[in-house]
Amino acid sequence: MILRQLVLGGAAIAGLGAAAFAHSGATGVVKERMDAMKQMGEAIKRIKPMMSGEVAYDPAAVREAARAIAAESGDAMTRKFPEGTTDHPSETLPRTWEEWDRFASLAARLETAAEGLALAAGNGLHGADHMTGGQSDMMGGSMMGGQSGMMGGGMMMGDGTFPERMSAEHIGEMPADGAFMMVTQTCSACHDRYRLDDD
Ligand code: HEC
Ligand SMILES: [Cu+2]
Repeated sequence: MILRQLVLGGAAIAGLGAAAFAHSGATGVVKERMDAMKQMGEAIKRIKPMMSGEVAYDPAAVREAARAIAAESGDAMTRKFPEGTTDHPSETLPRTWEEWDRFASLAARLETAAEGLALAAGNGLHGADHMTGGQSDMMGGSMMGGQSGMMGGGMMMGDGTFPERMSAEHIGEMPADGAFMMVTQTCSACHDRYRLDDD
């Protein structure tokens, strides 16, 4: 525990190299899943500025990123979490295997949401008017209203993600930024519950 804190403290000082440093000891399946997660993180970073209107929206780039995420979720993801693989420097909590069905359902829902985002890529954004207020407006305001209207109910489920019955085709009818939010909410829902030190 103390060693871990020292390592993390050192990593914080190292700044940009922090993640690489803190996780440089990862091997085997732990390394495999960290690499897969990092790739998904990079895919999200590539398209996030498009969703907030900071850079021009590129449907092909969104589709490609969404497919990359879909390819690393569902079974491809759960396969990389064999029971009890919490070896340092893994951040996976043991609760993962106590609640395996729930964990696997989040991995499956990420696949659904990412496939939905790939289908929604051509729909463009919800609307420049609504986006000008910035992220906070988007989160708290018109976007959520629009989405819950589409779904005939609240968007957030008890576990912080979308209703399990929603299909990729449903999500594919949404504006791309709405589908994107469903993807990122699914990342967060799983991290909040099954990953140590979520950042
Ligand atoms: C079903 C659960 C689940 C989902 C869904 C999920 N993650 Fe993760 N993620 C984890 C767990 C557990 C870890 C910790 C892995 C470890 O250290 O053993 C993790 C770790 C990470 C890491 C750190 C990798 C490293 O080097 O340690 C990143 C980045 C990440 N996830 C990004 C994402 C993104 C982006 C998404 C959504 C597109 C996502 N994750 C969806 C469970 C999930
Ligand atoms: Cu790591």
